[in-house]
Amino acid sequence: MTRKMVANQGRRFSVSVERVDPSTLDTSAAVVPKTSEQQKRLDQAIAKVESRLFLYSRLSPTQKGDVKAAMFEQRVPRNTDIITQGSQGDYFYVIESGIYEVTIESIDPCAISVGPGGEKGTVGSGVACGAAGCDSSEFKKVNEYQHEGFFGELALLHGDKRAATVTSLTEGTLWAIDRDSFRNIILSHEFRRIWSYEAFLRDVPLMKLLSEEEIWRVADALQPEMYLKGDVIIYQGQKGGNCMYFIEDGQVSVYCRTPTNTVTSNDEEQALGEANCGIEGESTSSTPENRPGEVALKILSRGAYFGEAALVSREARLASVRAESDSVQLCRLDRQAFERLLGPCQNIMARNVEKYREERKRMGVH
Ligand code: 1OR
Repeated sequence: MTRKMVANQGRRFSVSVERVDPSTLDTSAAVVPKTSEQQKRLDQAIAKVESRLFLYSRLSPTQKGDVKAAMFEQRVPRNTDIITQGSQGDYFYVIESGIYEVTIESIDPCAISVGPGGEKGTVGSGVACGAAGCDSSEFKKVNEYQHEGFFGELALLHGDKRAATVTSLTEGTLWAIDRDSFRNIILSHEFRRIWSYEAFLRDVPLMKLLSEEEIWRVADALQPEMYLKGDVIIYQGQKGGNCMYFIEDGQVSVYCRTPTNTVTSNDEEQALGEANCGIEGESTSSTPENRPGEVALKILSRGAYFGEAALVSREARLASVRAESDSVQLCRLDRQAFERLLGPCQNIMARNVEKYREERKRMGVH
């Protein structure tokens, strides 16, 4: 089994992909003094939700410190609207204590009259359907938080209006951070990640075909993955490969099974079913030593890419790829982003697929 280490699992929050000039980025955030007792309570409130608070959990320790420094305590009485649906986002909240309900003012399907043929009538004609649990109220409770959780992030991140109303059902204590501090810390983290990938991609020859804006978008779509020496990243013959890789650091070898060595081990067969990525790339250095049962094709290092052939051809992976240095840092680009963003590069990649095939024939592997 390969020991893949995925640095960034789970759903990505798309914060913004607008390109930003580093010199114009405001990273300032409020600093609100706290007693050590307050600090302790804040730490506890955040610790309870950190694994779910994805945007926060992937910040650096310094940035986490900045978020906490900007937070302030807010005691709330019961029956108070902390957030009102439709208003502008001002604060993000982490719950220390109290019960809060989330309601959405919506067009209740039960309040829409339904004609004899099932066609919908006008909103507000107000025919109650009589179904169990249906109160035909315009406010629907969609969520409840009990003494832990967080809310108010959506409007701040996406610049939208508040998606729901959040009301305290008991008195409680919240920790709030203002919109600008929240955005400055979180966004500067996102932008730093994209800038560092963008700088790396500029040195990748293939990227010369793309505009600055396009490179930025590719950088935004990359996800880090790390492998250790000996890990097989891609298996020859694997079908349905759905991503390609750029090498940020380290070396990988590309190899094929020799024609007589067509039997796959159990381990490999299992991985064939699991792994989802493929082969091929730009040669950047020497041809590696052959191992028994393998024909070594090439060694790839920083700036090279592989795995694009199966994305272009939609066929099985042409070769295997293994981590050769102690650790290999890769940036993964998924098929969807590949198809959306690398249009201008696809001709070159398609030509490469032909080249790979010829090279394989020349080396006696088919
Ligand atoms: P906000 O900034 O839009 C209202 O302000 C907050 O309520 C929102 O961020 C979320 O943090 C929180 N739909 C929308 N907002 C929700 C929901 C929700 N639950 C909590 N909030 N739900 C979808 C209902 C169709 C419920 C999801 C379980």
